[in-house]
Amino acid sequence: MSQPITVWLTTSDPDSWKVITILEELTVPYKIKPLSLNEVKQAPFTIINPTGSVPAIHDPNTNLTLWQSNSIIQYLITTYDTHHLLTYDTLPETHLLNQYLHFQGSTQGPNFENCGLFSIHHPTHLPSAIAHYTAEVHRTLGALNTILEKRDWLVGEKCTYVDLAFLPWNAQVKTLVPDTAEEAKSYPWVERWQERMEGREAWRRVLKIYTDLLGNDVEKDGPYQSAVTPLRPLKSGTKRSHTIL
Ligand SMILES: N[C@@H](CCC(=O)N[C@@H](CS)C(=O)NCC(=O)O)C(=O)O
Repeated sequence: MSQPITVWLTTSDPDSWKVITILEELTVPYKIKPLSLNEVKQAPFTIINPTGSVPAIHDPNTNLTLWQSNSIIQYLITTYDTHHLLTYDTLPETHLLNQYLHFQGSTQGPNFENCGLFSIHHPTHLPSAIAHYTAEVHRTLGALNTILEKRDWLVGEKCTYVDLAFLPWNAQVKTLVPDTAEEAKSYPWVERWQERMEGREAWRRVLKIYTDLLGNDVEKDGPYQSAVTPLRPLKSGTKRSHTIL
């Protein structure tokens, strides 16, 4: 059995939960090191990641330290998904997986995050910024809805790591984006895709871990505190497969 991977995260960060989701799906042992937003910007964490952002990991089995959630996900898939449970090693699927992972990292994540920033957290109410990022979120959801009307999963015939990379940010959309609860009905194929992923056993375990971490209140000094509830905690009762440092 491999030694546990250390994962540094902040509880409210969906990018961090992307990594935990993949670890849970692959049942790779890991330890969580939760940080406050202040700790993310300071040593010793900035020695691990000089950009001062989470998530980051250290894998003692390969002595590799990595940051940027999607780089971490690709590393985990390459190293630990040897049976291709969540991936393909064929063409054109390999490139389609890359395409969707870049779309998630460059478009879905930043637009959802900025929409939440300007609609919830920003000290000044800026209607033009809210309108811009709200439109960007709807552009993203609209594109995904068109793609998913014709297929259950983004690539191939099974749930892959790129589907799961969209899951944590989608789980927050109704909180981050003004009036999306009503408008989300315009994206029925996205909703069904999201429900299929939220029904997976690994995601139930992720939400249990998330709920436990919320109880520890590690982010009490962070400005994103009000955004930490919308991951829709499910019922408890799943076993713990990780350690919290
Ligand atoms: N593209 C990065 C985004 C990571 C990110 O924005 N993390 C937030 C989580 S709170 C963070 O660390 N923010 C601190 C900052 O950059 O100010 C990834 O996917 O890992």
